Amino acid sequence: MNSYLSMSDEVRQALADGKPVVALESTIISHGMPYPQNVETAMRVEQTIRDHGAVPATIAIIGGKLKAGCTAEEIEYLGKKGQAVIKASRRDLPVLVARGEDGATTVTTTMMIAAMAGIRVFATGGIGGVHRGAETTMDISADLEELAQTQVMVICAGAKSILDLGLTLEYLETKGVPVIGYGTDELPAFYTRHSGFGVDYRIDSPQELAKAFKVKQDLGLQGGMLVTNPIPEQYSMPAKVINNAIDEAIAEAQRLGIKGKKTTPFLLAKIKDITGGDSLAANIELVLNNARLAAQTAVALTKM
Ligand code: PSU
Ligand code: MN
Repeated sequence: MNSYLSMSDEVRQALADGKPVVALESTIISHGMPYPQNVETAMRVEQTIRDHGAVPATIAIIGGKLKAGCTAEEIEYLGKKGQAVIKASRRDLPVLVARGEDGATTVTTTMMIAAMAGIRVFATGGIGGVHRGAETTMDISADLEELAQTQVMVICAGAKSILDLGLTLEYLETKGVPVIGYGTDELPAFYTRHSGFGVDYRIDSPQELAKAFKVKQDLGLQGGMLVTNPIPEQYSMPAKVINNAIDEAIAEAQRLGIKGKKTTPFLLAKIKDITGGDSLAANIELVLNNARLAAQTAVALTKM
């Protein structure tokens, strides 16, 4: 165990006892949603995981410590500070930790810290991927490289079409990351259930998800598994509304010359503004839906 990792007593005990634990990211709190809905959602997600028999471990960097299991106060702190917290990806870890700073963990760093702690299942909203126009900007999220090398199952609602979904799937294929559709053959597109792109495999139960991941571990295959869980029908958004909002947000980002790590948070906030908050409501529901599936899968994994 490295000296930079700090697990909450509850998480450490659960892992020691072989109980199910689900990791949660903190960039979705600081950069993915506005205050106070971000904090309310984070707490509801934790409760949902408990209601389904697992222990939640919200992951973040606090005062240079890699935290697996944040307190309610730490979640409130990250949520209130919002975009003023450093969004921490793999390249940010060494300097942030050395300086004793805070950082909100993306999918990448949440996977890294979960793996260090021994947590195998992670629930979030959406992952980063290959951005539209990446053939000239080279903007490809570090999340894809992390999925290629770190053994954690990531349960998300697919990817937003702020990304080039086709190129994102190609990248994952090259890197050997299985892309699973939960109860679907089609990659969900976050706010909507449909993208027009197929997944590698359809799986219909938490038990089968757990089994596939167990086999991957037993075979010693590096890298994660991406489970894409469609937003429940009643909360999904009309494709036209959301796609227009995404196009408008991307055009605005280009006008303003937004680049690098600022791109994704900028687009998320812009889409929320354009849709008058409808996208936020959908976002909250899909995260809760993913938390439920992650808890059930973590429970199934501990029984194998
Ligand atoms: N996509 C979302 N919601 C999010 C993110 C992505 O729909 O909150 C966040 C996640 O933390 C993800 C990160 O890991 O953005 C990706 O950022 P980038 O594209 O800069 O790699
Ligand atoms: Mn990027």
